[in-house]
Amino acid sequence: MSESAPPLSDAAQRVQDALRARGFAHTVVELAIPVRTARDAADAVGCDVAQIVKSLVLRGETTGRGVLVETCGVNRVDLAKVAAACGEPVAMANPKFVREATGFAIGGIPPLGHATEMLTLIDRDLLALSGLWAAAGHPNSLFKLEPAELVAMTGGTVTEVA
Ligand code: 5CA
Repeated sequence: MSESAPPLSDAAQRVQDALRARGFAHTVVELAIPVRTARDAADAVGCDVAQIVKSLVLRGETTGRGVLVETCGVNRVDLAKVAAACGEPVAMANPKFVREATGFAIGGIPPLGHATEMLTLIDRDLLALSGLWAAAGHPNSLFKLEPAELVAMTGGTVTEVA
């Protein structure tokens, strides 16, 4: 890290540590402004909205387990397709569930480094792209990664979710 780089927020540092612990050299960057949506994030880093990875937490309605869906920034998740992939009906999780399942607040949910293990699905549309950006724990923080790295770091199943 350069000496002039300001320290990361605690949540972003946890994601940086999770990356390092799993052998990934990716660097979490902290922006001067918060980017809570894929559109804001794309504008801030200068990429297409499609290249922003949205990390959405759903809840399995039968088991109550958390389901993490890594989706392409331009896609809208189809709950029926997610349900088919996880074998039970699912609904969007509420903010409290999201925080307990991941350890992070909505707007900064990262693909890895979560408080609990969740079934993870990856939008197959992401695999056709390169130069993705994912949230890194905090609304101001992101890191750049390739689709194959997203699959490797999450252990997720690539499937149709949109
Ligand atoms: N930092 C940005 C760009 S990486 C980010 O985290 N975007 S995101 O798409 O991954 O996270 C925002 C998403 O959180 C929204 O698309 C929405 O699906 C979800 N969300 C927002 N409000 C709620 C809520 N009240 N309950 C559940 N999910 C929510």
